[in-house]
Amino acid sequence: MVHFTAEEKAAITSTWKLVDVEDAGAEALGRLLVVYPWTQRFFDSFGNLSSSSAIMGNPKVKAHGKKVLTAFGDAIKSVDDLKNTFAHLSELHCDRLHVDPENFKLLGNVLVIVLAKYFGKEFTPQVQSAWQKLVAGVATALAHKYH
Ligand code: HEG
Repeated sequence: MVHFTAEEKAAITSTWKLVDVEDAGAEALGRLLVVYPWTQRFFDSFGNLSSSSAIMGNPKVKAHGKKVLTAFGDAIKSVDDLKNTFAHLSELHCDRLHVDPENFKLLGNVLVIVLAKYFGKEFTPQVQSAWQKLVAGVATALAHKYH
C-alpha cells in the first residue's frame, strides 16, 4: 500500500485548492480521449468524438470529466484509505463498465500534466512527486476489485 508522508499530504492539499474541478476534469478526460484514442470505445454514447476539437468541446465529455475529477477529489480527503474509498467504483468499473484498469494509469498521468497548468510555480518536483504517487495510488485502488 502507498504511504504518504506529512509533507506529501500537505503538498497535495495545498495545491488542490488551485484547481478548478470542472475545467480540469473536462480537460483531463478530453486529453485522455485525444492522446489515447482507444479509450474512446467506452464512451460510444457520448456523440461526436471525431476530432480533437470535437472531443474537447463535447458537453458529455466535459460533464463526465467533472464527475471523474470530483470523485478523484475524495482521494485527497482519504489518502490513507484509498482502497476502501474506491472499492465501490472499482467494482463498478470492473463488473459493469469493463474498463481495462491500465486506463486508470493513463488518466492519472494525463491529470498530472493538466494540474501542472493550474499549479504554475507551485509545481515543484516535490509537488509533482506527491501527485504522481496519489494518481498511482488511485489507479491501484480502482483496480483492486478486478478479478
Ligand atoms: Mg470512470 C463512470 C470515476 C477513470 C470510464 N467513473 C464513472 C463514475 C465515476 C467515475 C464517479 C460515475 C459512476 C456512477 O455513475 O455511479 N473514473 C472515475 C475515477 C477515475 C475513472 C475516479 C480515475 C481516476 N473511468 C475512468 C477511465 C475510464 C472510465 C480511465 C475509461 C477510459 N467511467 C467510465 C465510464 C463510465 C464511468 C465508461 C460510465 C459513463 C456513463 O455512461 O455515464
